[in-house]
Amino acid sequence: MTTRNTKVMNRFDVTSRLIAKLKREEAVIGGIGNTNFDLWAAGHRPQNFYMLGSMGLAFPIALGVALAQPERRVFALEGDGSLLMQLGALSTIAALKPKNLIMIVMDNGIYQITGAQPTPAAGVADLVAIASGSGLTNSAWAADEEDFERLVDEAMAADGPSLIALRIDDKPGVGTTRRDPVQIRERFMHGLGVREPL
Ligand SMILES: Cc1ncc(C[n+]2csc(CCOP(=O)(O)OP(=O)(O)O)c2C)c(N)n1
Repeated sequence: MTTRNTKVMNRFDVTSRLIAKLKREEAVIGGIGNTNFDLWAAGHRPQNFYMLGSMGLAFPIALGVALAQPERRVFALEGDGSLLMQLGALSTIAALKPKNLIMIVMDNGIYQITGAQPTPAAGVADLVAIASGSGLTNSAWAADEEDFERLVDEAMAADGPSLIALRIDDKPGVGTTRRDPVQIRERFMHGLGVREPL
């Protein structure tokens, strides 16, 4: 699918569908705000990392994890506003071609958490076209929930990085991640098997 003629889905619902598919201690990096709130609400796992405070870092952090642990599949969840702030990550990832990295963009067309100001993705910018133009050839809009699940399955079997974009509604995140950066980092590193628990 190359157009945005897609169903408007719900972030918590699709995040829950993704988490339900994970059976092999895959890492999941949630971007600032709602993406990590819904990741938390969909079910905390030691392999989840919740970005606090800075926009656009879910994909760069996930890239680092994917390169450090090539045998582990790594997912990254990011909002459209946050991705637009860090577009250089897309071409860097395309150039490095990590086989185990799957990026998911939650496009509500707004900076929801700061007051629903419109992002350029609401009008002029097509995030899948931007990703494809950055060299991420395996990029697609999900048409609906079933298509999303199919694209995730395909991405998990793919031989290179994948990006899946979804149009979502304007609902806020369902949960609220505990704001303890040191705990989040330590728990994640333990979850990845690179540090003993505190
Ligand atoms: C570098 C930076 N600029 C601005 C902010 C303030 N801010 C926090 S979240 C946010 C909006 C995020 O929008 P998006 O990624 O689309 O997610 P949504 O809130 O729509 O779920 C903004 C502007 C910030 N935290 N960091």
